Parts: sequence; structure tokens; C-alpha cells
Amino acid sequence: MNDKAVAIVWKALDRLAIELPSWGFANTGTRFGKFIQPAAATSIQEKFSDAAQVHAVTGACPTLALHVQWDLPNGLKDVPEVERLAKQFSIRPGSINPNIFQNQEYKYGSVGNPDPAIRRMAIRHIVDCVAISEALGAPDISPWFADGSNYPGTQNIRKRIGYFEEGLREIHAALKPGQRLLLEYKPFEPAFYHTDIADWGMALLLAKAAGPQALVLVDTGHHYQAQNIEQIVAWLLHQNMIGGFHFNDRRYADDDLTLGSIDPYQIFRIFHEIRMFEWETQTTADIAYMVDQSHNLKGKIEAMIQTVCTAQELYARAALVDHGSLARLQQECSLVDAEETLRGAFWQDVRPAIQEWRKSRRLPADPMQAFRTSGYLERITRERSEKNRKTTASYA
Ligand code: RM4
Ligand code: MN
Ligand code: MN
Repeated sequence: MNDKAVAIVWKALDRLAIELPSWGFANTGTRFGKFIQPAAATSIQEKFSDAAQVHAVTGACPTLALHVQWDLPNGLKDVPEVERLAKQFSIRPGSINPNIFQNQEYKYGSVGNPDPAIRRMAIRHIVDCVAISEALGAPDISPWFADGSNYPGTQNIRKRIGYFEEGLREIHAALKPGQRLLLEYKPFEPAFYHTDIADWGMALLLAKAAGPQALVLVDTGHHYQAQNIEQIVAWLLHQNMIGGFHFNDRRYADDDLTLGSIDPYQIFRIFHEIRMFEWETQTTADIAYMVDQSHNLKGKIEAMIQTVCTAQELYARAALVDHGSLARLQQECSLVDAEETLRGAFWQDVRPAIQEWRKSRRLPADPMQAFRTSGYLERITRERSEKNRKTTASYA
């Protein structure tokens, strides 16, 4: 790789920040049960501590996404504690994730529930999250709605659209300047007949109905098998409506597999659309790159390090696309040469350049190795195993 290419890689890496999910360090599982890990985090303090380890070895993860019900069970009252931990571990609070899917009340939906009292409860919770976001100086609120139904004819789909428009408008009215409401879509699960926000079109229309600070969040796992995700990203960029990503990979459905483990070219193509847009418009897209994975077989911290390194590699490769020649080749419809320009960047081995970047930023050249030799995993395994042994793992 020549000096110019190395400089491009370094510049790209300096820009790429990846947010870690607090829930990615805790014991989570499948619908059928959990496999408990002795080193899993069981408190918000432990989640911050683990995230700080990933940041220490990668230098790329300055923020931690928080799930309000799991991390701030007392809502606003927990803000001072989160601020203290953020300071202690030098990790800033990231996106604020409301929880409108776990309470018994939400059996038939939250903001889309036919019962106005439950809709009110859900709206109030998200408005509380807006206040938490403001207090923490973490501007993104990203609700994921599990709302939907399981049997044809049991819910009025159009009425529920109206409830969402109304509810999101009210939530939007609570936003202060600079805050953003990121709407995530998901085709199915837990609802298996209809999901109220099932795809990017529904999310986009609802964001438009809510107001200018509402944008769409793309979880890479929330698409049907053959869907062209980079085209969705291109549309959202064109509309200035993309607010962030939840990164993971998928083989079948919302599998939350390690980013790039199944289809690295897909993630590369997404990054390429963003870089190409930025090159053409000479702007920087304001996109929050967040990981949404919780591994129950891999070690959680190692899985995060692996994910972050993969994101860096794929982002660096996308940065290497020669946008000037690609634009010309596209204009001329030189198909083979245009495709080879893209593919050529994808097949570059950027790892040596990334290692050099790490050394120049006083980071370990091999983050995984650095973590493994740090002794941290052994220490937390000792400290946490007793507590984790008592965790319930059963499904029924
Ligand atoms: C969903 C979705 C959300 C996450 C929940 C727990 O599948 O991806 O982002 O908060 O899971
Ligand atoms: Mn997600
Ligand atoms: Mn998901």
C-alpha cells in the first residue's frame, strides 16, 4: 500500500467512533434460555468497566449506549450515578434506549396499543428518556418498538399508524435543540403477523410525521434475506434522514452475529455509500455507529473487540475507493472497470496500515492480544463468577 493510501486509512480511522451497547456485556440469551458467563457484567458499573477495556485497546469506542430500564431503573434519579461512572471510566454515555417492550402492560403494544392509558404510559417513559438524554448530554434517544400483532384481523393496522403519528409527535415536542429521536425498524419478532414499524419506509414516514429531529436508525440485522441494505442507506442519505446504525450480522433473521462474520462485503458496501455521499456533497454525515450485539457463546469483551476491529477494517477499505475515477466510470457506464474499482478497494489488506495507525496513536498494535495479556478477564472472572452462578438461565 502506498503512502497516499496509508494516509487515507489513517484519516478514516481517526474519524470512526463506534458506540458499544451496555447490554452486550451482560448475560443475555435466546428465546430458550441463557448460557451464563462467569465474567458477564451484572451492574452498570461493570458494564462501564468492560466498555472501558474495549476502548483502551481499540481507542475507537468513547461512548456506551444505555438501556434505561436495565441501566437506569430509577430513571432520572440514576443520572448522577451514571455521570460518576462515566467520569471514573472515561466513557461518555451514548444513545439512550427506552424500554417499551418488557412491562406486562405492553402485551398488546406500547405507543400503538389500543388502550389510551398504556399509550400514555409508553409516551411518558420516552419523554422521561428525553429528559435523561438532556441531563447526560447524550443527544440521541433511540426507541425500538416491539409493537405489532400475531393474528390477522386482531388489530386495526391503520388506527395504530395514527397512534404512532400522534405519540411520536408528542415525544418530538419534548426534544430540545440538538437532541435526535432515532426510529428503528424491524420486520418481525416478537410480533409475527404485523409489526407496526416493520421497514425503513414506515420508519421514514413516521419520522417525517414526528418532526425534523426524528431520523431513521438502520439495524443491519433487521432486514429480509435478499434486501439491498446499501440502497436503503443511499435513499436515507439522499433524504438526509439517516441517524444511525445498529451493527451486527445475520444469517437468518435478527441473529445479532458478529459484524462482518457472514457478509463483510455487505458492510463494506454500506460504508462505501456513506463515503461516496460525503465525497460528492463535501459534507460529513452525522451518523451514530453503534453495535447491537449480545453474544452468549463468545466471550463478551473479546467479541466486542473483534467487532470494532472488523468495523475499522471495512471502513478503512471503503475509504480507499477512488471516488473520482468511480464517478467517471459510472458516468461512462464502464461496468467492469467501475465494479473492479469497488472490488479492488474491498480486497486491499488494510491490516498493516491499521497496525501502524494504532502504534502512532499509542494503542496496542494487536488489541485482542493486549486484552488477553492484561489479566482483566481473569480478574473479573474471579470477582463475578459467584454472582453469575446464581443467575436464572431457564426459559420456562
Ligand atoms: C431489538 C432491537 C433493539 C434492541 C432490542 C433489545 O431486536 O435490535 O435495538 O434494543 O432488541
Ligand atoms: Mn437494534
Ligand atoms: Mn435486533
